[in-house]
Amino acid sequence: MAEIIIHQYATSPFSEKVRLLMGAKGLSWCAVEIPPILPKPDLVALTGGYRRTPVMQIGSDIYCDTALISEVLDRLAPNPTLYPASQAASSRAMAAWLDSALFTASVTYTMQPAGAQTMLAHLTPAQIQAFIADRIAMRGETNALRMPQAEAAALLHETFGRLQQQFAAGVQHVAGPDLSIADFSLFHNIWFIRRATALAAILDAYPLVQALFARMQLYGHGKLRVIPAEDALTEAYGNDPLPHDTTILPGSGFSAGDAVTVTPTDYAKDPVAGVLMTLTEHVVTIRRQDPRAGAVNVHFPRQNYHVQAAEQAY
Ligand SMILES: N[C@@H](CCC(=O)N[C@@H](CS)C(=O)NCC(=O)O)C(=O)O
Repeated sequence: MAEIIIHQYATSPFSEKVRLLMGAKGLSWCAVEIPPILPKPDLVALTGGYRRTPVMQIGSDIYCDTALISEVLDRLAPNPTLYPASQAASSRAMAAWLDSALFTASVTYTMQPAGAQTMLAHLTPAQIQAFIADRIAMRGETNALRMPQAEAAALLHETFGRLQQQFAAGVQHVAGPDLSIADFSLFHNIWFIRRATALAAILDAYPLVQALFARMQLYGHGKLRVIPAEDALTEAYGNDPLPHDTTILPGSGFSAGDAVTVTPTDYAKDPVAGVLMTLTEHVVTIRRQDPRAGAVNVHFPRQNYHVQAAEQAY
């Protein structure tokens, strides 16, 4: 099998979620450092327009969104499992909520002036302006990832307080007694809040939540090697996409080979165009051709992505 490549950057919380998964599963992987803001020409050559972070690449298979990346990693390296059968629903539902609602509260809270100062301290004033403009455009008309400040703080206290209560009652993990993907989705939120040092004291009242974080931190990041983006493109160009599930959900109105676009429904709504290969209740896969990456299969989770008929064939 081709190597696992993660396109990511150091300060990205969703990248940290995946880095920690690599550690938990004891995996070796390659990291490509991508820019935190547009333009991202090397990444987009692989994804066809999806710009969010991280993206996983195995040969010429490109996996968008940590919801799908986690499922694929769990199939490749089943120990420890991220989806214990006894928590099959709770782990996924909690992870989805922590990655969206709680993440919105975490970003809102940490990006208030006292936090943003630390979070953006590594950037020059011009880079800060560019970063802010990029994120305003990415959040779109709905101003996704933002909520009123008081409600963000209340949501964080409510969530950490309920988790503290649950852990004190003897349930060791977020979605039940066993480790699951939900623990990793909690982890990256806490990791992000802790980086806003002036605001991190919000966690002080929840020692059992912090204890879970500290235990998970010991997983580390696995064995990683940093490679240039050019090598990842060569890897994509030199490999054929892996055999894929050819299911198209009956009644979906789509057939294999249809020209479609796939677009996130929440933010960074950049459509990716290609030919439909798979459409199940779990995954959407499209095939696209790129001058630099060759033929690639781009995979998305089915949840939170909109599949639409495209006007022309690709
Ligand atoms: N649902 C996505 C969310 C990913 C996400 O929002 N990532 C942030 C960075 S942590 C992002 O893409 N920011 C804009 C960017 O990196 O261009 C996932 O789970 O992968």
